[in-house]
Amino acid sequence: MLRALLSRLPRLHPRHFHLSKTHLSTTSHLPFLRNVGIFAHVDAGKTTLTENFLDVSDVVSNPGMVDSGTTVTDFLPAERERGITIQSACISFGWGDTKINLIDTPGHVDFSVEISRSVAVLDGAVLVVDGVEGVQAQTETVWNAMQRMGVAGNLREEVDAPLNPIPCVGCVNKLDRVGSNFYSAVSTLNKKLKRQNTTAANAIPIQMPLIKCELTNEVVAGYPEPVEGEFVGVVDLVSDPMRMIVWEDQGKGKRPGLKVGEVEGFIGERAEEARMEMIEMLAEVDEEIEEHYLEETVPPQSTIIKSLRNSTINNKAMPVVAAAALKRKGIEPILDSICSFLPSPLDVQSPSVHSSSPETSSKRVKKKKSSKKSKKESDYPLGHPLNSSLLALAFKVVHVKGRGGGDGRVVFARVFSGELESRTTLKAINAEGSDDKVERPSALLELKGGKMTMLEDGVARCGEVCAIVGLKKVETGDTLVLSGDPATRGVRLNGVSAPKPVLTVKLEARGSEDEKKLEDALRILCVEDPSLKVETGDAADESGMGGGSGILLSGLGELHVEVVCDRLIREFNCDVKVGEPAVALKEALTVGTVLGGEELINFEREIAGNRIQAAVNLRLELISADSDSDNMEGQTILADNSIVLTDEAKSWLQLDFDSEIIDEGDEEEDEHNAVENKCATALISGIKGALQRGPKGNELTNVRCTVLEVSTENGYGDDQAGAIRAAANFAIQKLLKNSSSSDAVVLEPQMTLTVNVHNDYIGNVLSDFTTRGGVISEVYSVNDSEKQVMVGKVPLKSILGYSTKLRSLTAGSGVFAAEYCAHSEHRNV
Ligand SMILES: Nc1nc2c(ncn2[C@@H]2O[C@H](COP(=O)(O)OP(=O)(O)OP(=O)(O)O)[C@@H](O)[C@H]2O)c(=O)[nH]1
Ligand SMILES: [Mg+2]
Repeated sequence: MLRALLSRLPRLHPRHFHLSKTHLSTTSHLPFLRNVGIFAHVDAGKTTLTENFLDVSDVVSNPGMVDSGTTVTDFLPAERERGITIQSACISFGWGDTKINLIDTPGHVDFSVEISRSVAVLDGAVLVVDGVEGVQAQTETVWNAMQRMGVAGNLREEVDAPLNPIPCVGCVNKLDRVGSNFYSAVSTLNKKLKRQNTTAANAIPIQMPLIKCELTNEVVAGYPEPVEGEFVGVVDLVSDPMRMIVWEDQGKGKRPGLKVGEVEGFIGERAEEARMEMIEMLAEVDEEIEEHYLEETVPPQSTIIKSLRNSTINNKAMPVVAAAALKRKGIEPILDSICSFLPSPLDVQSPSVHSSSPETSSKRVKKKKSSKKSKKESDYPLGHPLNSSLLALAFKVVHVKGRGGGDGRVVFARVFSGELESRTTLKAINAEGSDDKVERPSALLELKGGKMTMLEDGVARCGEVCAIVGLKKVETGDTLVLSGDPATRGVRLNGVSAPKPVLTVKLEARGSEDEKKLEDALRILCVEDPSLKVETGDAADESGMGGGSGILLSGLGELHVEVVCDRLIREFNCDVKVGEPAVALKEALTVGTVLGGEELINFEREIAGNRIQAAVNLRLELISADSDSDNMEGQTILADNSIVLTDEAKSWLQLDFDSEIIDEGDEEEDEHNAVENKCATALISGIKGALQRGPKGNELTNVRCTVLEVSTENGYGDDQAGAIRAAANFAIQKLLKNSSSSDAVVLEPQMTLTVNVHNDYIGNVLSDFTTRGGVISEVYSVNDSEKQVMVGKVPLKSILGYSTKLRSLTAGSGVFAAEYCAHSEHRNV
């Protein structure tokens, strides 16, 4: 019956593309492929929806439940016990004629690297909001990540380049909850989520909810006013004539029956109004619909569908549907919307490709266009699915027992162009452009219904997401190309940016035999999660975090670190003592401090009988003490360190590019040119290394390092690179050592804390927050409910252990989200 319904649902026929004969066999799947992520605030129901997608598409026979720890995608014990998603899971299934590769992401900000890596490989998204709460703190964070305006977590990239947002369909979930209100939730999408160049997200309801009235037991329209009762179905406003879709309870544990009928009577009248509203909203972003609207004619169904699809793909609108995933209602139309409105790999911009090779220079890669009508494969930019050269991004590494031998390393990759085959030789290029990893995959897999299965023909085609076994060295963020392919020589994709850790604990193995086990386990966990940091040796000994030796483990928050420790103990059987958490301090030079810049600092050593010598003159100062109005006080970190070369320094190093700044995120192309020059690379690495430790012992940040002069007695050949690295490192260390204590200030992480609590407890929360040194920025009520939200800034140090405290302050009812916002000057609270 479901299949019959699907054939009648308004499904758009995918666009037809001109495909060359050679590509027809390998690219004909593209219009029928969707790479989609599911994003939301914590607990909005992403995993429950995912589970129900698998159920209605017959991948599993019954949806698993987050609450009983039986879901396919939340499979780690730490996930199942806590009922939260920790790792993004990628799963493939079919819906009608379309294959969907779906990534279920975590909502908790401590796992935001999972958002970054998903954003790097997706073409479309489903944004879920809770029907009672509407847009919440983390909804905004993931939305910003989807706009590719800097990723979730503590990365605050300044992006001047045009953004390339991920098109998205909205879903208001949990409409079975008391107090839920579809239209209020939609209005929060429009009020709180902004797009570049427009004032709102343009969330457009394409359904009208149907409610079984509590008093009369009658099914009525939940529009325009909310109605008390049970969410039972929707009117599909897009189909013509409009259809009622109702999910009828079939008893406990059974999938509700799907009933499709005509819209009539009072519901019909309301649906007409809701439809006109949809058309009016669409008219604002689509000229063809606007014409109909102005002429007061009703656009045909095909025009509405085309308009919704184009507006979604071009990021002008977000069609919104209604659901109650836990009750298994509203699931099928979401899948239809994914197929109908979200882009295939052919509909999206190709990924940015950076190149250090003249033949594949990024300008040519991005801009090359053919004037001929029929394009050849080579006319499409690298990374476009119709270009035949392999270009893939390794976005995730996991370790699965029994897979691929050794430690069971499995690499997930998105193939942007070309074909990835097992047993071909791949070259992996890391974020720094280093390309010395050459490996052969032994097999290619996909995750279906909780099981990894071999890809039928052992080939992952362009546009696909696959899992690769047999790669021992490939890491998250590496670009994969075919070894020896001249078309991809020197190229690299943007990779995956990992937020920097803000919280540290000291780990001590209880027995000497556990030490090795602990190190091995941490190595595996760090490979899986690039937002973790592990330090051993001197750093751990001098940390002041408890006496004796140990390992410092740093992560994005208490939950992050707690989950890693839990995995160490339970999955890796490490007997480990976990110390008290401490926040990751940084330091910055004070305003007006300028160190160095006056003379060459000479470095000379005799190493293994060879004399190495180089001298540098460099200047250190604060980039800016820009006072961001969002921040409480003191210095705020708005950018990472930057390294600037003066013209003189460039000519000494024989660099021939124009830009001054070679180490800021938006100057990657020049940085890449610099990477080609071994002396410049060594210089950057020497500087970066020395900035890891400021005068007060913490990582220095927000420093501008201007290199004024570089001098070596033996010229500037590649063999001088080591000397230049050592000289740069030595010079900075010397300048910092000779600085005075007033030249630098310690900075500590500040968090944006959002607390959602019942009216009765808001007073307790506010007064407690102030005693923690928090500064309240706003307090508002949630959609006319009895709940209030407080948002404010507070030092991370002051909210360690806050979850326990909040429970006691609110009789267990309060929830909070803490997200890193900046490092600011340390104050005593
Ligand atoms: N009432 C109601 N509860 C729901 C619905 N969908 C999910 N839930 C419940 O909400 C809680 C969170 O659901 P999840 O599916 O784990 O949410 P999530 O968005 O994946 O959460 P994270 O991955 O931790 O961010 C669970 O207790 C679910 O049973 C719904 O439609 N109605
Ligand atoms: Mg989840």
